[in-house]
Amino acid sequence: MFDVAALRSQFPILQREVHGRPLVYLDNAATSQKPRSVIEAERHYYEALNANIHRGVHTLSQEATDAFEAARDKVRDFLKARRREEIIFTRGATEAINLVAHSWGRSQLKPGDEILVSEMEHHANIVPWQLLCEATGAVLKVIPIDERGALVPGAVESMINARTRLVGITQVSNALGTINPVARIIRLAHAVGAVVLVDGAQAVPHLATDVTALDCDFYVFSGHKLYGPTGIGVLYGKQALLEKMPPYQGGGDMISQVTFKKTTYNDLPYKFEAGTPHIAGVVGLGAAIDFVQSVGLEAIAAHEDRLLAHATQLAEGFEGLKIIGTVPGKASILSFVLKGVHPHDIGTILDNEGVAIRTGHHCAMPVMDHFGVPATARASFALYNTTAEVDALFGALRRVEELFLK
Ligand code: 7TS
Repeated sequence: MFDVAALRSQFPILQREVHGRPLVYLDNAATSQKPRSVIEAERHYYEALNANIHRGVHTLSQEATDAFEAARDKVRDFLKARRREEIIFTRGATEAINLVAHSWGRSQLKPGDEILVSEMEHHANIVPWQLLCEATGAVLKVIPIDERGALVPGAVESMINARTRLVGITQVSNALGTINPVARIIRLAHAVGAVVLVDGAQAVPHLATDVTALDCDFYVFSGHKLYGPTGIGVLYGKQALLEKMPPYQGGGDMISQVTFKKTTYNDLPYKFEAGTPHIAGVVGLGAAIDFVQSVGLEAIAAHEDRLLAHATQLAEGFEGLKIIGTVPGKASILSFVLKGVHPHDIGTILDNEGVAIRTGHHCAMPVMDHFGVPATARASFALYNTTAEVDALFGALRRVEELFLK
């Protein structure tokens, strides 16, 4: 039995009011709220363990290092990676993609090589590749999407070729909710010797991930969309690839020996973790993974699917509302436009009613271009949302209708 009331009671922020109304938080694709266990884990770290890691013999430093490295083991287990050496902590999904583009990309690519991304990518999975193409002469190719917001059938097959070196693909689209067939794309890419980076930022809160079964080469996500802290994320990379890649940043911790003649680098994963990391964030991420696993991703997905089905039904009965992203079986994201009302006005009026949604281009401007809209309104659901909150969203949309359309 999925006890949403019991889960809600673990999220202190859900008690608060906005403009005198109970908060209805439906902006989970931007960032999700944090359970008490995550807040407490960070607090405990600062109150009881705080010290720098990997470099002290004193007790606090050892305990902080143990807590940090225990979280790495949790991430390894969460992603089903083979080895802890394959788990690198970054600031977030964005930094993880930039790390790969910089380190793998600049050491591997030559003019005429091709990088393939899809039209539905977040800017974080577009711009680093554009920068890489500018630096190396490689060419960025874009897998088109159709009117539902799915990859055009057959497009991947026809675009992957002997020049393709990397495919960067989101597992779940933040603007549309589309779930992409990443396993198939990985098989197609490997058949031509290309590597695949999967952007799992929107996937990890909804779908069980198994990077070993997927056989992806790189996988990235952010802690803050997984009920964890901001400022911390993960790059998974296959060990053989990471071994061959040059460091991304230089500094403390990533070295083995430094002399002015020659510097040698540390072993994985430390080679890619220069400087003092976000230790508290890593500890908090470990607590977030514990939390998500204690609820169970299958139960979370089933609950969110129920909310999305209810929301979709109400949306379809709402005159003038058009859903953007209609692929069956999508993740719990409802993007829409309302005829005659700018999405920002929708967002402002909803906020007055205590309902938080995201309005804008969602850092996916090519998706907006594709659908010919400047922006959308987006409600995105998390494990603590309720059917009553979905009803509150549509109640507030009726208010928009009254103010703008009647
Ligand atoms: N990839 C996807 C698919 C995303 O949705 C996001 C953030 C990122 C990458 C970047 O993550 P970051 O944590 O490094 O910033 N998406 C959103 C969003 O939809 N609204 O705000 C941030």
